Amino acid sequence: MYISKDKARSIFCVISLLLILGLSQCTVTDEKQELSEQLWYNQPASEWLEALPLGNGKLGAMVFGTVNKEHLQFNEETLWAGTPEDPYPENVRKHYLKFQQLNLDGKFAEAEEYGFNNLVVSPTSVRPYESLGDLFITFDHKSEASKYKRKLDLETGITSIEYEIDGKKYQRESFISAKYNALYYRYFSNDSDKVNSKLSYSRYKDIKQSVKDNVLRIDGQIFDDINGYDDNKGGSGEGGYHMKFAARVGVKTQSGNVSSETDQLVVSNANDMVVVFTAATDYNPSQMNYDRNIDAYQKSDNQLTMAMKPSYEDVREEHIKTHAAMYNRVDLDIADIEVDSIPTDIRLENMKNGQEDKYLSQVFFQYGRYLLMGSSGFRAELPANLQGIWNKEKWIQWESDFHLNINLQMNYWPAEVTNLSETVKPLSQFMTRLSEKGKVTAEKYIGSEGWIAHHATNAFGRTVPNGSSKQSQLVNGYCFPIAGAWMSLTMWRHYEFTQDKAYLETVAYPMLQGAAQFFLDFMKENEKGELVTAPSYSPENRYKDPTTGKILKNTIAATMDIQILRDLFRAVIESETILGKENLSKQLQAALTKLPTTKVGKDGTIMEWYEDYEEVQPNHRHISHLFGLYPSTQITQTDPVLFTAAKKTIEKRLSNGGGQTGWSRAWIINFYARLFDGDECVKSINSLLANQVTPNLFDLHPPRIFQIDGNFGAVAGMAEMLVQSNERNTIKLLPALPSTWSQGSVSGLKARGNFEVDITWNEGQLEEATITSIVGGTTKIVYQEKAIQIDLMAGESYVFNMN
Ligand code: FUC
Repeated sequence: MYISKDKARSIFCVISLLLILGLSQCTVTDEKQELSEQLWYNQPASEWLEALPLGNGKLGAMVFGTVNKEHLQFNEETLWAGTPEDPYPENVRKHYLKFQQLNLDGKFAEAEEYGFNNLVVSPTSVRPYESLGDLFITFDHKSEASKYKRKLDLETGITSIEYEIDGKKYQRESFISAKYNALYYRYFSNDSDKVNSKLSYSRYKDIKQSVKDNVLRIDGQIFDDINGYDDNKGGSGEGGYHMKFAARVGVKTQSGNVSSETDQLVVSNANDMVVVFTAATDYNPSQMNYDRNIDAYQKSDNQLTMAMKPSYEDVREEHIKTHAAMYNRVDLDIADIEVDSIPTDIRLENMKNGQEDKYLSQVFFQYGRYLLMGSSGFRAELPANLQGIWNKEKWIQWESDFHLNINLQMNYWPAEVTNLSETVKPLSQFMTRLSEKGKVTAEKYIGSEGWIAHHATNAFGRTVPNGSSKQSQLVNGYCFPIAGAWMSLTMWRHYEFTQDKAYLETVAYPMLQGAAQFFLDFMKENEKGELVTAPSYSPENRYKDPTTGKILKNTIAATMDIQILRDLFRAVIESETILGKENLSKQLQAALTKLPTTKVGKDGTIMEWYEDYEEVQPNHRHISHLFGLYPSTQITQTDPVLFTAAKKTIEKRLSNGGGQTGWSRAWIINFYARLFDGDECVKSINSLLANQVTPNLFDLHPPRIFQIDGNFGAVAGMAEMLVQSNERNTIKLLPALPSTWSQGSVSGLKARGNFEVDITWNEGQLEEATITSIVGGTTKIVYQEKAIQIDLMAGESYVFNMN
């Protein structure tokens, strides 16, 4: 049935309403249910991994909710240590080509040694993304608090606490306004109890503090230790005074008085206080560098002046409106409850007993979307790094960098399908700039006019290989020149979902084309007539070299490389058709016929490398050779041999103890969704929640490092269980619905071609779906055996059911 979008919505509401009367599990799509997703606790955070995150893409805060000494830890997404550095060894082209040739000749052990001696160059690594510092607010409560509750409301983007002391009620709440680029923290006593409070700031180094006009001013400049180390913690690189940054703290009270002591603000006799916090750096995204034309100190002064002007109520109202408008685009209801009566940390504990908690899964899904909005939405100028924007450390493992051998890619897997398309914007800008820098590297290495990036980069856009050790620089860095090509597929996907031709022409296509150009210049035809990549590796797995018996990573034509290139070449050809260009299409068509095929090895799994090597770690966290299954679409049920082998590949990893990192487990959810096995998806969701997330639902990497990719990967996987649009012009409804999610609904998920999808189901069967075209277009809708071709105008909807 074809109807206009508005009509579809109202029909959907009526149907849902009728269902609600009879079935408690159905939801209304236009009216938010009573039960909005929250994280909540009966105690303050005792460590950072219990604190609750706020973010507007640019400014981030972790709020502890402590009663007597409140703690807020801050980040500003551009505050990176270091300077732009792209070190090249002497005679780089000669050594690079020799390294390539040794790999092509199959002399892998020799190649590794040669590369280590001739290509590794200081500084091997980048310096880290750093914390902005910590604000402490003391309160002079005289007695212990009771009836304490702390929560983060995902729909409003507000974190709050409430408690009682001596029968008096107190409340605090905070949020980060995108409009004013400021954090607001309000304390109020409902019983007009006067409180005296002190505000102080600290950072491990590099700041000067002062108080002027009752504003606490923090002026900073990162000093990088001259002694940067290569094989060491903390990153390496040129020493000296680098990025400038500033933070400002202002206070508004309705009653009471504000004064100052040394480096502290003092609030006396207040029963209502609003703390306002702003921050800035002198980073200039368009230069990928700090820029002394930007005055970070003045910028932060101005921000605070603006942020102090409006009333708290007005800022709060505007914030909720902006935040909720984005958040509420998707609604998921799989839980069986009407009231959330169990705190989040207790729910997590209960999961360790092995039981499923559908409400927690639902919260985890929406929380992932919340984190993507907070780290890459609104005011973001840089993409979400390994920790989004939330990092408390001076140095955290992997420098909290942009890791391009799965992690940054995974961060953006949920962006399109969960209706947060605009979060890709800072990534697109970043990648465009990175690809400009990567042209220099491509030229220096092999004289190509294309561009490359390697397995990790930073805010300064490093495109030469780096690693946390010299060894890593060679094997993880030099052997993964495909990283930029893989990243550019994220831009292609943005086009596929949005159908935004201007974006394709100006952003995605130049990036895709430049990446393809590099690989046309880089690949070599071997004696079998196949085009192979060299150097190459399968992140970050090792194999036993049959010739020397050595354990190695470097090789030629790892399966992932070839699968990425197949997607890349097809994307460029299709882009050129859409845009009416003919630059590389013919060459790429020819190249496609010479790419090695994805093969099945002797144990029945997908071969990870060009040869059927013995792998060293059968439980490896990377499952790169299944790139073709997810995120790519190369392995589908239309090829039963590869489809079965893909399933065996995951089973082998898992039976050996795989999926040990949160992100690896999250990837497995996506794999099983593509294999249409919802029950296996649920097993991985449960495993992730039981073993790999913290009380504040941050995803973990062993030993206990927050890494946000697993949060995002899991969201993508859950969406993929409900809607898939990876097969050309096809939308599959409920392709991997698990048996335990027998009733439910989802609305607002997106499909390629810019369709929006709402579905309700009952007793494990689809009841009804509404597919709305945003820009007009045709697609096939598939549910189990039923398939129907639809052709919609912009704004038009189609209601699909089994009648
Ligand atoms: C990749 C992974 C690691 C880690 C790092 C940030 O290199 O192999 O497990 O997630 O990125």
